[in-house]
Amino acid sequence: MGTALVYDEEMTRYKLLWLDPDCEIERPERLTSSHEALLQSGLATRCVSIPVRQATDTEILLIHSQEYLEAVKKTPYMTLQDLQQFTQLYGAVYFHPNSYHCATLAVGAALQLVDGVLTGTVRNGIALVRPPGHHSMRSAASGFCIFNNVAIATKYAQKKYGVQRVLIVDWDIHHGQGVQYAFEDDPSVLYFSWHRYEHQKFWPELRDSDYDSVGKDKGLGFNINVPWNKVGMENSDYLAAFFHVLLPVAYEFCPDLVIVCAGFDSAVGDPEGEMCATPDIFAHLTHLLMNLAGGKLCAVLEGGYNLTSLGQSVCATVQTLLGDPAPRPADLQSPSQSALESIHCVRAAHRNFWSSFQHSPAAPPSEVSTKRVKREEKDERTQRGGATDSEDAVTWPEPQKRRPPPVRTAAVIPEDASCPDGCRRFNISQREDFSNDSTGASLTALVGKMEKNEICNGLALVSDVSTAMAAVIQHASALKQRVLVVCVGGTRIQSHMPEDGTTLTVHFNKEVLEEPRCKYYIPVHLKRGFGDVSGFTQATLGLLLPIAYQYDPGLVLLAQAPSKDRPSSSCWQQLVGLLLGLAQARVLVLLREGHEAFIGPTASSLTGTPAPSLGQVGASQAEDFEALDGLRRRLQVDWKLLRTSVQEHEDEDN
Ligand code: Q9C
Ligand code: ZN
Repeated sequence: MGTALVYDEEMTRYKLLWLDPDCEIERPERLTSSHEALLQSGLATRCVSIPVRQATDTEILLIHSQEYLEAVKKTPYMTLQDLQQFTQLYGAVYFHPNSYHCATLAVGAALQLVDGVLTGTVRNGIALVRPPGHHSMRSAASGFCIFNNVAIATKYAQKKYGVQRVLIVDWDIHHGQGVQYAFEDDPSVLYFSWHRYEHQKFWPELRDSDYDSVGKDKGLGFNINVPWNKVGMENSDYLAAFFHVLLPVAYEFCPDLVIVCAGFDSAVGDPEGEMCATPDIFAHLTHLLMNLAGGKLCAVLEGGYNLTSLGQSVCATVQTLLGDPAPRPADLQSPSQSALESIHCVRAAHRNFWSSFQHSPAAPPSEVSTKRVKREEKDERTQRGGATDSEDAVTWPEPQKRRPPPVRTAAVIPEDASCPDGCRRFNISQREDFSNDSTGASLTALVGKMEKNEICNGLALVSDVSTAMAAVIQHASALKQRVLVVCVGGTRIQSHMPEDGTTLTVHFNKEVLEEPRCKYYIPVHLKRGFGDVSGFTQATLGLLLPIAYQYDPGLVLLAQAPSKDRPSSSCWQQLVGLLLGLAQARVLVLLREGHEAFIGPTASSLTGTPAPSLGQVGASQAEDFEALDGLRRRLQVDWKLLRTSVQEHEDEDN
């Protein structure tokens, strides 16, 4: 199951033909240099090339009006003067005699990608296209966009393949108002967008882009806007929006297909976005979406205007789609106050629509809410004169090369058991082992190979999980690696866990355990166990992942302790899949003898197969929910990525 790359040089063959400072950043080089970056890094050859095609009129009419299509169709025959005049009808867009042709190819590229993914030719993919699409509306071009590539692709997937629910994630730094307008009354399409907003002072300066545009009629709750009211948002702000807004809703929604409006003007160095998230963050954003919809993910290029940042971001995305481990999310700070305020407001605005937010506070935190701030004249800061000089000043380190180990998944299993698909058997045989504990020896040898980047991850079937865990932890700390221990079930963890920060233990349990002993031991009480999907998602997305990302382990140890209550296989696979975003996917899973049924599903997830969907998630029992949220609130002092609002820790500085 491969990754598609849909690209054609033809889409570089149009450009701005007159002077227009607003439009000059949208250049052919955006595409050539992104494609070049994929070739240079060797990623392009690992993808399955899918040719573009022209979209038909019927396809374009899935979203656009006949009148608009007819008008655009005339542009190839216009004089320069006519083109300029036609352009003036719309905002921040230009036309060239070849624009219409390229626009049909951009739509067609998105449709080819949807075909590839929904016929099963590929698992996922990216379409590198110009012109972008998410600003264009039923009867209007806007913001460099002519036809709404992603909106058309969404309707096409629903009509041609009977796909029911589509999640559109718009991580471009502009609000895709065209996508919002296309689906705002449609509950079968969940649209999520974050965007630079600055209290409505940033283009397209729409009241509709604020957090309180939540959808209409039957589509109430299916439009989610996260307005960024300050520039300079960082990795932790983006991750917080994923953990505390997008992902809980996405899991509850349970899409059949994910389409990403993949604009990279949200990355550092971009002259439009002026944000500070690094290109590597797209590896994580991509990874976090890859266990939804059985992995069916289509990324379609939107914006991105700093060619260096754009190329790096495209590569980070594609390498993750290909299944390579994501780089470590080093040094995450607390989300900023402004970001937390936005996140708080979105959760409050959606509390009646999504059970994940039903216990969120109703009111926006304070007077300084983002809501209904009157537009004022642009202040000097936003009124940057001419071509930005700040742009050249922004620098960031080149992303580290991601070299996946030669062996993906090792299995330490009894010699008479068959090796699961895609795994390499890894056993130190009794003959070679002098310690009389061949499993322990195999495990420490395996951890050594993971450390040396020879093996990425592994699973082991052990007779005693605690002993095996102790052996692994001891060995890992000798290697000076922070270890995240995630323990599912069992009653109590032995006190051999160091509490000095070299390991962090998160222990999910059905029984009531004691309060956290220290910052590094976190018992999580899941009353109805890991079989309960809503408890699982709340605990995993809202609690475990933020803590784990902030901790940034060098190794993840996932252990299934002896317990009557076993997680459902799909929850377990989701957990494994999500944890692979940490520690460069160095995840070691310990399964207990008697739980052989988990070997296959665990191996499948470790080797990169997307986890099965959990089904549409219903409301969690309030009791469970409040207990988990209470735990989150207590822990957020130490683990700042757990924060979902500004109010809960006003007195602290940040
Ligand atoms: N003074 C995309 O990223 N800027 N479009 C207008 C007006 C328009 C961005 C500035 C930015 C359009 C796909
Ligand atoms: Zn954009």
